Amino acid sequence: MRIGITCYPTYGGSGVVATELGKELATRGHDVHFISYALPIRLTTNDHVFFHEVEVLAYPLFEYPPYDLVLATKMAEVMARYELDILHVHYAIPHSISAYLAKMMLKDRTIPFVTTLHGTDITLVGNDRSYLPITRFGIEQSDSVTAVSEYLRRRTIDEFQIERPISVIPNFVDCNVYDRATDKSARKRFAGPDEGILIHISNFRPVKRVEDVIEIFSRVRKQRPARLLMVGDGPERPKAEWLANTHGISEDVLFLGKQNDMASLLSIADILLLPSELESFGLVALEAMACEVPVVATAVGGVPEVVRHGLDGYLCPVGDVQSMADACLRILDNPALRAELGETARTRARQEFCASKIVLRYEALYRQTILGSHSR
Ligand code: GMT
Repeated sequence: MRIGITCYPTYGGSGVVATELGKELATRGHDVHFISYALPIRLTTNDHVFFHEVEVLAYPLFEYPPYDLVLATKMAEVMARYELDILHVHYAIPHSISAYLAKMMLKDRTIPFVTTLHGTDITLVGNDRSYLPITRFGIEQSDSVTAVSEYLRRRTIDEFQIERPISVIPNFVDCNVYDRATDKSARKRFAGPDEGILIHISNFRPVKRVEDVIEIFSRVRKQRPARLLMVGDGPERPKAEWLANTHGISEDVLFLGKQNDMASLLSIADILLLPSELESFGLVALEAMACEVPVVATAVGGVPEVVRHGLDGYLCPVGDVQSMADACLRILDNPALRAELGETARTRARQEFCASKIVLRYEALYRQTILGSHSR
């Protein structure tokens, strides 16, 4: 198939999933055309992977340059020139609307589009009254719609009164890349032999509750030697740094900024901390599980569909930093438990969420969507 993919190309789960999906589809022989304003961070082009940049003209009249219109124009151009069979957009706003416009522009050919809902497109942006009607319209006009968890599917149907079917296709990891590395020398860079390593990876937005990460670690650190790796960057980082200072633990909290090789960092960690206010899936939890890292997270949104409480880690109420600290101490003080949780988590990640399995489901959906649009 000739497949177009549009996503946000910067750091963030939806862009990562879209990029990995495109790479997998290309290795399976499809031609994949990425259409976005920048090359997605984990993407390199090759004989089957192409990148089409959306360049927005900066005109003085445009206080808000109309990216969605330029994107629609580029989509239509790529769809026609490369005779795409289907377009797959990740994140509803504005991508599903641009895809709809592109489809309307190509009146002589019917090229269907699939929208994948990732979470904040529904729970934050889409739910804002100024975006709700257009988000609902984008969902209704898509030829197929998927959500990354059952939680997100249900919430979309309930809050947007959607009557059309939405399929759940969960996120995935490349199990060859996300596996626990055996070389433990990197551990010495960050921690002494007796120190446990906790890790948090995110875009440091308010929804991630990075201050809770520091509060949890502070409680753990009072009880035993440990280090915390803070990976990523975003608006809440200064608050987290300030809080670590206030607690007098800044020497043990290492802010590493944006990193590319997550599997290596996860491979030296004992626990992933994910105390988010909300996660529709929690891709980073899955990446950690694949690397045998138990997860201590909040029982919110789609997280319980990924992390099973007591099996792959522990799930606690939002803001209950003491319970999350207790769960971390239980794991760090008991190496056998840590190993068991890690092994169970890895098995689950490999059995349920490997790219090799999930990508087949997208392929099947594309074929069904193309067939459906031809018979209409
Ligand atoms: O978290 C965001 O700000 C947006 C979005 C993204 O692009 O990373 O995250 C959502 O999509 C991810 C990939 O499907 C999910 O793993 C995240 O749980 C989801 N974030 C939220 O629901 C808060």
